[in-house]
Amino acid sequence: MTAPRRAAPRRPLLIAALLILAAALAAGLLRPRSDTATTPATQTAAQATPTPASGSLPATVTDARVVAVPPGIRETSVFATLRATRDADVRITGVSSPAAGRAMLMVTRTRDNMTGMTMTDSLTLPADGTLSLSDTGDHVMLMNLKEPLQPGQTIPITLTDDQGRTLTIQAPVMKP
Ligand SMILES: [Cu+2]
Repeated sequence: MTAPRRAAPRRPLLIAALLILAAALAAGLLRPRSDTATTPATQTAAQATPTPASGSLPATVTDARVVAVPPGIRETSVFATLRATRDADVRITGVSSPAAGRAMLMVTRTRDNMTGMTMTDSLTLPADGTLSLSDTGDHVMLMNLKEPLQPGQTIPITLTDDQGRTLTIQAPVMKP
């Protein structure tokens, strides 16, 4: 008779204690989580801008074009000539376009009489020199095209260098 009576008032207490414990755990878990999320993000942002020279990648572009492809084909190449406007190498490390799910920097290499293209982490625009993006050499590829490209359309393509500077090329779509 005494045992069930003791057990009855204890149960709500136990539930309350568990709820408090759960709340404390949740608060305890959330706090360090948001701390660790904020700290590296702040560090990354600081590291991403080592020089205040974000902004424009020092180059001019001529003869930019995106090769028109039939509607069923979902990848294409981008060609252009880049000319450095400053006496320093520019290391291009990224490329993107809103027209494509993915864009890649590529190099064409001949080895053992076989010519093939491979992805590369960077393309270098030499100081006061030019970088030619062409079908026989370095180039940019757009993959997973979001819509069929129409000749006459202009596609923005953004190049990023290792200092975070960007250059957006407005490349017309042209038949090969
Ligand atoms: Cu390619």
